[in-house]
Amino acid sequence: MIVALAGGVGAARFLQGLIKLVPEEKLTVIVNTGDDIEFFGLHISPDIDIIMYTLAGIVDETKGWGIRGDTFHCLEMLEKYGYETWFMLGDKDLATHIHRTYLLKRGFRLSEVTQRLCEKLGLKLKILPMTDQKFATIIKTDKGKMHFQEYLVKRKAVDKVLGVEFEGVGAEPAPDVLDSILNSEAIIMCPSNPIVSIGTILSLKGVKQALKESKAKKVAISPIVGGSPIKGPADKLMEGLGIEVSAYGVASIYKDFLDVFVIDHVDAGLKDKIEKDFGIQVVVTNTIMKTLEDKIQLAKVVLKSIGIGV
Ligand code: FO1
Repeated sequence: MIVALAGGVGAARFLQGLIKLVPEEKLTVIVNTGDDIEFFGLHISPDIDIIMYTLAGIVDETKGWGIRGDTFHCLEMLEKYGYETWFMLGDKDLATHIHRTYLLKRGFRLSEVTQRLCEKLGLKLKILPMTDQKFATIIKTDKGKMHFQEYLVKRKAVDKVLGVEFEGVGAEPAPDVLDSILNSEAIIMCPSNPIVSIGTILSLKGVKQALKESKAKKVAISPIVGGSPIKGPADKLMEGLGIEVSAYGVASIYKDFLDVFVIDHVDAGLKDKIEKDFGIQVVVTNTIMKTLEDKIQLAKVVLKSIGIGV
């Protein structure tokens, strides 16, 4: 079994390539839920939905989130009623959140609900929310503390980041998270934000220890290329926490458990330093995923780097 730790858009794009090489049934994806938020009484799990929609072939590829061709009639009506509508929930997308919330209210755990959603979308891989417990990523800024989605979507990541807090740090991982890590043959840290996507998963009780103990080969793909993130605010968050905004800085976050680090050609100059300082083997390749061929090529390099031939 191959396990992937994932955030949203970058991870989903990488996984699109991976499932062309590995049977879906052999794949377990542990997904960040620190971005989860409630609107209109509905539980939204953005990263889970981004991965489900992408792998089910229904995502809006331009935005990387939401459903292709979705409309926003419900949101327009909610705006008329005076609600805040800065988080763009499409009509079809809302059905996912209504279904999820309805099942949660009936007592199902988020992991059970996610499994049901995946089945209905025809997915054969296992998508595990990192935890079934309440967890929220809070950004400390010069304008005060705010939920990650408020920082990113409402305020467009313009505020100066002073720190990051996890409400729910030390929460129990969802059932199967630790077992999957301990019993897998390979663990892949997707090209996701190392602080608010992978960092949240690492903050859960027992996850770092399980990663250290697991005999699986562990590989990460740098989400930072040439000193900037491919997507999202990783640079601002890393800077705010005093971490170098580079592939080297990402490696420093994973150094305690990582075997192999895949970086872009642009960052080839960092290879020797990462290998020398952290004892992690570095593989240099193209990590920019524009086409499906790019995604498959990157997945191939990642698998080969940990001895899995495809
Ligand atoms: N991202 C945005 O930038 N603006 C939005 O209005 C927005 C709405 C949205 C609705 C559902 C969903 O599943 C995701 C959505 N996202 C939106 C993406 C999301 O907030 C972030 O990209 C992730 O949380 C980071 O991985």
